[in-house]
Amino acid sequence: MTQHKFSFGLWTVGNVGRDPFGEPVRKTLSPVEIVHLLAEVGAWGVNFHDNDLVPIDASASQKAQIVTDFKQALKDTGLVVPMATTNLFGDPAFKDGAFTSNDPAVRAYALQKTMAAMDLGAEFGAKTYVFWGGREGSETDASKNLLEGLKWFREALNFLCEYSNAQGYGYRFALEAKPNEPRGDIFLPTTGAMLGFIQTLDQPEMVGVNPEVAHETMAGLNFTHAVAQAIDAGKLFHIDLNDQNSGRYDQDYRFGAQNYKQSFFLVKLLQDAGYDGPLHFDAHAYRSEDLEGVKDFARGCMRTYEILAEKVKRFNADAEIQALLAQINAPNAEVEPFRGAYTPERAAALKAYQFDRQALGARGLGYEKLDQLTFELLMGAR
Ligand code: GLT
Ligand code: MN
Ligand code: MN
Ligand code: MN
Repeated sequence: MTQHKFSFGLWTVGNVGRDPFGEPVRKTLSPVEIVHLLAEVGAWGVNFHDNDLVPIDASASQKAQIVTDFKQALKDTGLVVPMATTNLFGDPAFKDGAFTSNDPAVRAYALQKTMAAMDLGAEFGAKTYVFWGGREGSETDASKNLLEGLKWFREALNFLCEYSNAQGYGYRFALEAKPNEPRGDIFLPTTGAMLGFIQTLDQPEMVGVNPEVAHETMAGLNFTHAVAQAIDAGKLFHIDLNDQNSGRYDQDYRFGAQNYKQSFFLVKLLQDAGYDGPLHFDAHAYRSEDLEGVKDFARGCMRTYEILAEKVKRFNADAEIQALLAQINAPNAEVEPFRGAYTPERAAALKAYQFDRQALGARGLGYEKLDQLTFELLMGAR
């Protein structure tokens, strides 16, 4: 279990099973208890929102005691804090957004709260700072000037990048998209939207993404494709792993709980690309579970990733699969001269070339066989 940087948020294994229709089913665990639980199940890191660790109304002396106790727990267990973030969604003050609230006082409070949370994360050595704008959105667009909202969001991130640099924190920011829930619509709803927005910031090199399996999947999109775009852009700073059925509320299931094959392709993408950042499980146990079930959930997330990573090795070493892929991707010497950057000669030669269009369309690609072999490999039938 040690080769991967598996992490959990305090809010994940600490989830008490409250939902919009029902009360908690598990008792609240203290941050210290959660760190020990994570150590017991073999995790590497623990992440937090400011208020997962320090309650929003804690006094200065309460905060100091909490920080001391948490540091001791990390020391006792060897767990690290790779990522921190701000709760900008729980308090009623944020009911109409934080950085994009129509109320300038709320926007200023959100900045103040985030600076304090960045100070807290830095104290524990966090290097990634996540921004999930859960309340940045609307139910009715009568309420919002959308262009102003985007401008306010940009101004806030620019301000906080400068703050991080001025303090010498060395944070990299990771923006997390979600299409809806808790707002009717959330701004910048996909990883691709975030990637576009990042390029409009003052310091785009400091800012990347934190895609979550459930969030693209909720919208019926292919999450693995979104992650590929993030990797291609050099922007995969962090990742939230879990599982989800399309077209439902944010289920945050145990990683791999629903879509085995798609989870495999995601792990394959991450492993083949050499992603070596944190693998954060932003998920929680079913509401049916007690504390033992929470441990089963956490162990299951990590074990599933390990099993799928092992399957990736087998896929890459499988002679029949690799032969099929080699055939599919066979080079073609005749068209080789057309590859590469534009030159007037290359363009002229390509324009003059005669393609056998019918032959191109007639060729079978063998994907049925490839997909079946993948299935059999995943099922342990080969
Ligand atoms: C919340 C949300 C997640 C975000 C967390 C970070 S909090 O659980 O549903 O997707 O990653 O703010
Ligand atoms: Mn989610
Ligand atoms: Mn969630
Ligand atoms: Mn998440």
